[in-house]
Amino acid sequence: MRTALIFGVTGQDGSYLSELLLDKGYKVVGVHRRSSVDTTERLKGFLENPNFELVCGDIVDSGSVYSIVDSTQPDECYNLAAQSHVGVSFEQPEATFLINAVGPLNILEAIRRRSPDTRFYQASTSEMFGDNYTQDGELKYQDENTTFAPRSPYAVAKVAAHSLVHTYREAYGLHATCGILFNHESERRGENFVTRKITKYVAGLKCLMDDTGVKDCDVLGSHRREVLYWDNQDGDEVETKYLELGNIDSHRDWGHAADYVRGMWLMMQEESPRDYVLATGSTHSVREFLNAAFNSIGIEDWSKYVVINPKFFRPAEVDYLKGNPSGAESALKWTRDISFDGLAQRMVESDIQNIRNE
Ligand code: GDR
Repeated sequence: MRTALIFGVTGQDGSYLSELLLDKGYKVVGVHRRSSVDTTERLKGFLENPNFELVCGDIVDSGSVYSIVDSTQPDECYNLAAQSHVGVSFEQPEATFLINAVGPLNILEAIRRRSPDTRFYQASTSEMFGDNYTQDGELKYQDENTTFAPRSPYAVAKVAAHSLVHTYREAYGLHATCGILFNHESERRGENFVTRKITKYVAGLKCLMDDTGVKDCDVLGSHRREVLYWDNQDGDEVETKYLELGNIDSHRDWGHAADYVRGMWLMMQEESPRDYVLATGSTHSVREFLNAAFNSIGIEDWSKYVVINPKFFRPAEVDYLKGNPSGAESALKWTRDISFDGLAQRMVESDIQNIRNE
């Protein structure tokens, strides 16, 4: 039985990857940080699976990383642990650097010293490209050959980790791979990322409308400082908060996380390690995601629900990301099942279900 070790197992990608590997017959050892609150919500579908083991550790604690790698001797090790919020990295740059750069270094060192045959996957990111892209006639995109130009402490730390992986690959011959993943979302996405923030709001609005009988056309546009309110047919006042967002003109290449973890696994099956971009190849603005989410509940004009709050702007923004996944498509035969069109609706439907189940 093959063994996979996953750092960052409690996150969106960790949960999808665990499911995939368990389905493929792996023993999965997932590492999570000790916490006084339960962080295993996303793991509930397989927490009791006898082939799944949850262990406590922290990638910034080299001792715990060494001991976990040593005792597990995994065939494959995936580092999905990170301070993954770009905005937060401006407020906590040091912690972000420690987790996102020194963390992977600790894992690489542990593998080199204690388990050198382990194959290693590092979660690199499209944020590393910053404002840079490759221009090919009319086409603008990022691929494996596009130069990095990071614009946040998050991205700088990820570039450092990316370079460390290359260094360990070349210096020590480790089978170490970086997946340069563009944005990938899902029903399990953290609620402070823009897609999930939007779909959760839209789902709440849909439930409110269903429960109170108010309709989109009833909205008068009248508002108090923080709430939007309108009357339902019985004359009762119904109120809801605005959706507060930052820059809604940035463009991202959004896919579904379940497709992307399959790409991670495919990379690890390659004879020689090489980096790959995983992306959909199309780009959409946050505005377009708003359209898709609100349209899925029958609302055409979302502008009366949304306010722009400068607090959500970043000191430096990445404006345009559009990945070119042709390398992964041809070498790994990687394909995607879920497109941008289905993504918002799927997430809204899941959030409606969550609210109904509460
Ligand atoms: P991103 O994802 O920074 O691309 O990184 P995020 O969803 O946070 O932002 C996407 C874009 O939306 C804009 N935006 C807002 N973002 C958030 N979070 N909250 C808001 O209210 C808001 N309003 C507008 C942002 O400015 C940005 O332009 C994600 C993370 O998962 C990273 O860890 C990963 O590496 C990359 O994707 C690929």
